[in-house]
Amino acid sequence: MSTISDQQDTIVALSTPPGVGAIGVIRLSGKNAIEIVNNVFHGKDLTQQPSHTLHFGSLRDGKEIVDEVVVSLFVEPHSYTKENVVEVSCHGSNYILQRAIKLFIKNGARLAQPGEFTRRAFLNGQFDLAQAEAVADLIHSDNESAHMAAMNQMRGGFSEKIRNLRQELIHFASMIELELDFSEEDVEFASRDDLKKLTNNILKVVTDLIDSFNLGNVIKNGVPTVIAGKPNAGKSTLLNTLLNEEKAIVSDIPGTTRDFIEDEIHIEGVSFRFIDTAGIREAKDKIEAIGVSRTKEKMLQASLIIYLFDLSQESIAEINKEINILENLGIPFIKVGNKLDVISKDQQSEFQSIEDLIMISAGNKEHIEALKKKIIDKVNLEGFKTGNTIVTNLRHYESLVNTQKALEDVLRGIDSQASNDLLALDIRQALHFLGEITGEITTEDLLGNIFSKFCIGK
Ligand SMILES: Nc1nc2c(ncn2[C@@H]2O[C@H](COP(=O)(O)OP(=O)(O)OP(=O)(O)O)[C@@H](O)[C@H]2O)c(=O)[nH]1
Ligand SMILES: [Mg+2]
Repeated sequence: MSTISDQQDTIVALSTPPGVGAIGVIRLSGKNAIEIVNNVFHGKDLTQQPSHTLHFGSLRDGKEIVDEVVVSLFVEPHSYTKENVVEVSCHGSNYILQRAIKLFIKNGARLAQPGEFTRRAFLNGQFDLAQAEAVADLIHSDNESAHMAAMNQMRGGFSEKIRNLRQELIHFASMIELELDFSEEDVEFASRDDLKKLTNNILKVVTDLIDSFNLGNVIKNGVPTVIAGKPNAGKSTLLNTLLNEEKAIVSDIPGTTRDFIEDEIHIEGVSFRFIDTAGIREAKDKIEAIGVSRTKEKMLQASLIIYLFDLSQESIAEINKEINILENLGIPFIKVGNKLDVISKDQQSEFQSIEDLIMISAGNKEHIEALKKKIIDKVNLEGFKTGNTIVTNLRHYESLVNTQKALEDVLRGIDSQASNDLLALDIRQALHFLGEITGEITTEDLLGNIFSKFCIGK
């Protein structure tokens, strides 16, 4: 765990990924960062240069030239960590980078722990905890929507909203605590009506954020989307078509797929986890029976079901029967009629009587774009696209749920005219959990836990 003296150290780490690249960047942060680099740098006197300047020169270990480098200077407090920061761009050989880092250590720097740069940025007030965590998410985001969510949060996101509401609540807490001092005199500094209004306001914000977590989670990990239907409907063919590769075995034998086949597909920047399943029917053997029951389980866990009907085999009545069952599951689903290529125009218009049925040919790749569009519409990313804040972090989610509980206690307390000290206690509880999100309430354990998830150099 870090101590105050740790904070005084100058830390160093490779900030670009390990391995060979055209350049590798070593970053130092701390009081002595500029001097340490200056000690081994041949070129201008770095201690005399203004912030935000670049300097070409060589790194030397005694007389030996280690590399020719470009040094970027950031003088405190105008840097990521608000400390003196130097970034040294070397040639990207592992050998050079390791030697340069050792050289800096020999001159007084210490190797940074994972996340230590961002931890310092947080401790020095560069941003709050939620924003610091967003940095980690940003580094790990691999699709457009995850990137947008992380970016939004890093630039302030819901932190400010929560901080403001918390401030208002602190005001009420102190008013109520003041009333405790005057308990003999039956005064009311904090209007219960106003307190109730504020609590409801906060509760609304908190509940919206909690609701956004499902979406946030989905954005981070991909929308779990199950492809289901009777055997031979063309589920595996559809998965392959969407993936553009022959991932799943396709055959005209019903009951081909018995276990799940899963892969990620990005549609309009949103990541989906498509899961091909065993066809649903009265199974012919034990293994298939297990597959069928697993399919049903998977369907219940899905965020979206793409249900395939074989238009060349099934009647409208049969399809309607299946739709009925689907509706009872309570999971969003898309009705897809497959094998459009083998039915007549007349049959096609008959099937059009089924509401919202989209007809495709998975085998001939027909109307696949229309299906993708429908998938995007169905997951309703509207809230997200309009720039609403989304909670993607489990830690924030848990604090929000705890806040919600505490706020509900406050409301119950007001309604049942609970004593001031009980009310004050519940408000303090809510303040505590709100403060956990932005880092106004932190413990060493919490910080250690959060920043250790970063990689070294961040
Ligand atoms: N004509 C036509 N045939 C298709 C189409 N899609 C799939 N098929 C055929 O239908 C048969 C079954 O396809 P699969 O993709 O294996 O079907 P499945 O739903 O995965 O079947 P199970 O895994 O057994 O449940 C294969 O012979 C495919 O070639 C299509 O759009 N048109
Ligand atoms: Mg299959």
